[in-house]
Amino acid sequence: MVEQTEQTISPIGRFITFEGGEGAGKSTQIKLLAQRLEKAGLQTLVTREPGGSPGAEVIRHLLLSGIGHLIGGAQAEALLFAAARDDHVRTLIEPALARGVWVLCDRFYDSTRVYQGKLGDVSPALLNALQDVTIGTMQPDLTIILDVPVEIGLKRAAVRRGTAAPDRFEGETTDFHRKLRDAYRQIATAEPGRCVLIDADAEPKLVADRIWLAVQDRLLGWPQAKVKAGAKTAAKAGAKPGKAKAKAKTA
Ligand code: Z5A
Repeated sequence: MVEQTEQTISPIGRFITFEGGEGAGKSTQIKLLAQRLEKAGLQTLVTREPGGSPGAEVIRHLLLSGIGHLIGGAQAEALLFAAARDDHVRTLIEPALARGVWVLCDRFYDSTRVYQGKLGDVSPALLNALQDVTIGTMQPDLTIILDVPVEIGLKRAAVRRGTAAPDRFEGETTDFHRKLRDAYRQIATAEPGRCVLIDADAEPKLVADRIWLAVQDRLLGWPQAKVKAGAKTAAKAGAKPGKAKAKAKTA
C-alpha cells in the first residue's frame, strides 16, 4: 500500500499530479513537495496510480504483471487503468479534496493518454469515454511533468531496480521511452494552463526547488516565487479545488 500522510489543517484542497517517463524522479519529488506543503501548514495526502486505494492496488498488481497486456493489449490495459482510477477517485481523492486536503498523485490520466493512447494506439474516443466515466469534468489544479533525457531516466531506474526483473513497462525499448518523453512534452505545450514542464536532470534538491517555485507561483500566490524564479506568470489563487486555471510556465 502506498504511503499516505495527512498532517495539519488546510483551508482549500488542491489536486496536483506528477507525470513523466521512467526514472524521472516523481516518487522522490512528490515526497519532497509534501514535506514543504506540510511545513507551510497545509494538510497533504500522497497517493499514486495505478493504485492508491485498496481496490486499485489489487488492479495495480495485475497491470504491472503484464496480464492486461497479454489478454487484450493496450485496450485491455486502458480498461483496467480506468477501473483502478474510478475506485481511487471515488474512495480516496474526492473525499480528501472535499476535506480541504492537498492531494499529490504520482501519475494520473495523462499517463493513460500517453502510454495507452499515444504509445498503445487506443482510440481517443475510448479514452475520452473512460475519462468521462472515471473523472468527469474534474481536473488536476496543476500537473508537474518531470522531464529527463531517456538514457538518464533509464539509468536511474536500473540502479533503483537492482537485480529485480523489469516490470511490464520497464521492459519496453529505448525508442518507446523516447516517444513517451515526446508525448509528455507535447501535453505540456498543449495545456500550459494546467501543466508545468520541469527540467528534472539535476540534483533532487534543485529539482524540488523548481517544483516549489511553480507551486507557489500557481497555487499559493506567494510573490517571492516570481522574484526568485524570474517568472513571468501570475499566480491564480482562489480557484475551486480540482479546477485551477494558471498560465503557461516552464521551469
Ligand atoms: N501507467 C500506464 O501505462 N497508464 C496509466 O494510466 C498509469 C500508469 C497511471 C506504473 O509504474 C506504470 O504504469 C508506469 C506507467 C504505467 N510505467 N512505467 N514505467 P510504477 O508506479 O511502478 O513506476 P513509475 O511511475 O514508472 O515510476 P518510475 O518512473 O519507475 O520512477 P520515478 O517515481 O519517476 O522515480 P523515483 O523512484 O523517484 O527515482 C528513480 C531512481 O532515481 C531512485 O533510485 C532515485 O533515488 C533516483 N533519483 C530520483 N531523482 C533523482 C535525481 N534528481 N538525480 C539522481 N537520481 C535521482
